[in-house]
Amino acid sequence: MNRRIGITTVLVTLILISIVFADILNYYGRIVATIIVLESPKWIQTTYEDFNAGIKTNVVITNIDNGEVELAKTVSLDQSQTLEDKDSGKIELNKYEAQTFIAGKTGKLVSVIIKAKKGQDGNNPQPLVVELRNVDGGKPGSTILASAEIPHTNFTGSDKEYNFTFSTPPDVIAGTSYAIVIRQKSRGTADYKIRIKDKGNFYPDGARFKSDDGGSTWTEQANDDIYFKTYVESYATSGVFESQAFDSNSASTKWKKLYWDADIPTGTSLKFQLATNNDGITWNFVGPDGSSSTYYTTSDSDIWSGHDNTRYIKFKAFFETTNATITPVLKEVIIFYLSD
Ligand SMILES: [Ca+2]
Ligand SMILES: [Ca+2]
Repeated sequence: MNRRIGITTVLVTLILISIVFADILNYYGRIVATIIVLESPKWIQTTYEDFNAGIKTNVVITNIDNGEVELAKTVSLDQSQTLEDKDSGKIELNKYEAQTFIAGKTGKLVSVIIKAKKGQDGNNPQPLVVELRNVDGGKPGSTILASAEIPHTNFTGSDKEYNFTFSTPPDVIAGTSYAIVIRQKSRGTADYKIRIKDKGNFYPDGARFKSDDGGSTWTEQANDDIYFKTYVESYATSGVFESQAFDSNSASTKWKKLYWDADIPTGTSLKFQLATNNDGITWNFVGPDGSSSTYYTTSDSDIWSGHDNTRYIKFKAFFETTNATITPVLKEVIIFYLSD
């Protein structure tokens, strides 16, 4: 018995030693491979200046200190109703006005314009407040998504457009209903009036509402719409960044690895192509199989060997998003190569 246990112990020990030894070899093998890559020459694009030297199509360079590339965003008019033929009733104390609408664009709702004037100042005039709220059962809801105010002193007795800009713009989704609620802050003693268009339903995707109890209950003014405009900021759905050219100073350079550092949130994508040449002029961007229809989609990819024995290189980064409120962010690109 003891003898058999002895043999088994020796065998198990030998197997364990060989496993550990294989791990050690593998570990040092990887370290050696990493050292070779780290010590090979590399072209790094990471600073604001690096990226700003490239060609930008629907992308922008951000982060002056560290240099990043992301999809460009634009603010554009979304919903509006700009007909007007009369004043609302007084907006004072518990008397609120509202307008429902359906967002046409997904993005951040940055501002709302209404047309307004002031009436009596009273002895404690308060700012005019515009809120973006949810819509519940077809009426303005109780969830305040964003709020902006303009001081009483900015208003006159004449109608004028006022731009209420949200400091933290809320996300809105195309096809979803929202409500613009207009009220005086803290039940102040001033009164305001806004411009409206009555008897016509000129804005079919919503209606004017009135509340006499501080927004607890709302009465639809079915044929009225207020004068309003909404502005939405959204990222471009796609964009391309083309880098400046890198000169390796040798026509026999072997291009080894394409590495990048990026944030790629769910719903977005980032992919790359490379172009090389010996004249510094002719750029044909291709993916990992050497065709123009494939892309490098994983950082640390081996570069297509067909690029070898060329002097100049450029990369193109392709940015996409299916959600106009988020963008991929490219922080750094490194190309490892070997030269004579
Ligand atoms: Ca960077
Ligand atoms: Ca309407």
